[in-house]
Amino acid sequence: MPEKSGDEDRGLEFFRASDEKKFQLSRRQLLAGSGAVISWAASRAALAQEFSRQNLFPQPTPDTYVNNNTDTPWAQAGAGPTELGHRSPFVDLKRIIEISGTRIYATGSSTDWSKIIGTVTPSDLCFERHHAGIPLIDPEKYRLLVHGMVERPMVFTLEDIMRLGAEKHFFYWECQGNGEEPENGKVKEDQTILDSLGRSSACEWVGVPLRTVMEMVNVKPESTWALVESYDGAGLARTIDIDKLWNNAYLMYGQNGEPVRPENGYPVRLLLPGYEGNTSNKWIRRIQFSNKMFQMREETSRYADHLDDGTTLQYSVQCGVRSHIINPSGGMNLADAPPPRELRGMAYSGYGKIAGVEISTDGGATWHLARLHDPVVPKMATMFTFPWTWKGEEIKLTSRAWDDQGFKQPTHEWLAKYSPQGASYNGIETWKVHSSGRVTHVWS
Ligand SMILES: Nc1nc2c(c(=O)[nH]1)N[C@H]1C(S)=C(S)[C@@H](COP(=O)(O)O)O[C@H]1N2
Ligand SMILES: [Mo]
Repeated sequence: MPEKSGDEDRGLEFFRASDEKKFQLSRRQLLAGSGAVISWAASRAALAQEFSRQNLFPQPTPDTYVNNNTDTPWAQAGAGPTELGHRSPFVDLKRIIEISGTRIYATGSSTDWSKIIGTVTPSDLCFERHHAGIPLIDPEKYRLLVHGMVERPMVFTLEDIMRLGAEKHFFYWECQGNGEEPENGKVKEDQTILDSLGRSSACEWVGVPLRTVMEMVNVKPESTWALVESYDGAGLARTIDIDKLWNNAYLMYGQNGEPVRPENGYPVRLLLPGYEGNTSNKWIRRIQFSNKMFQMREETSRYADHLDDGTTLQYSVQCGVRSHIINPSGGMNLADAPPPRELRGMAYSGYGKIAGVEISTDGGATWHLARLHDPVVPKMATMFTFPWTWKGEEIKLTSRAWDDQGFKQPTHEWLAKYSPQGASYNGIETWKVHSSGRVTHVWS
């Protein structure tokens, strides 16, 4: 507690002084007559707009604040309002750009979950994956064609889609490349949470269930698949099973309270929660119903599992159950900061709702329930915490999760034995805190 009397006095003085100033200002304006007050207010608004447009208001930098060590910094005017907000200059949040293969341009970027506070990814930090860059689509010219094995083929404008009944959901989505698969069966010691979780994000989405559109075009009963195709240079196209399209597919146009960002599919993207990201076409332009798969490049040569025996497992699109302790996690050093008072992490299931997360601090010998934080909803990242502090000892921290559909997070041994490399890697993860404070990745 600050010293009461002194602080209070200073505070009072400040309020008195500023009240006086306010009063003087308004009095001067009032003297000029009521008409002048209105035009003064109007010109103030115009001025403010102009300032904000030209960005004339001084924007804070760390230096402005560091040097601002007067007794009463709150008595000084700060920066003005702006039409677009930005983060504190003390906060450094960025996507991590990736350049894949031999290409010279970036094809994706990752979300650094160690910097996300909660489970909703801010829109400008959502991971990206594009096979031919981000197309710029004029919403006026946007059209979605729905045809094939339907009674009544239709073309939808963006307005048409936005007029249909909307649904709002929290959904997590992940690339098939999400998760760090062990190389040659060996644990990657320097693995970080960026490797485990970087190609995934979670948002509040608003859009139309595809079922609504399917009822409008009257999909024929013999249709068992549909081709979904995009407006981008890659012309990304895949075939999706009819059950998913009827029951758990969305044409999304809203993301975290604003139109879907260009890099995530503006103006409309398909979202198939629980299926690997590649099936969720961004900038969707066409849906063709059929009774067979279309054998597109992305489902034959790529995004299929080419097995050791020479056969190929196609359409392995389902994501499993995962959980990750994010704080602390690989690459961090606990000696750098006061010891944490709890473990924090996320869990997700591509099948349903997270039902439980357990933590082990002894290499898997004993397990304890973590606390799940609301809302716990299907196919969304769920935040968990567990009271724990580091006392300087060497210790292993592991999490494992299960869902309400009867699925549980697999061990790396199980995955090595039974799972083709296919979908995103979701093996149970263990971090080892060394006595130095360094955190590395180990098998439990
Ligand atoms: N049209 C189109 N849709 C696409 C892609 C693409 O390159 N083009 N990439 C896919 C892949 S591989 C993934 S993982 C997800 C990523 O979605 P995001 O970029 O919104 O995070 O989009 C999918 N949809
Ligand atoms: Mo992907």
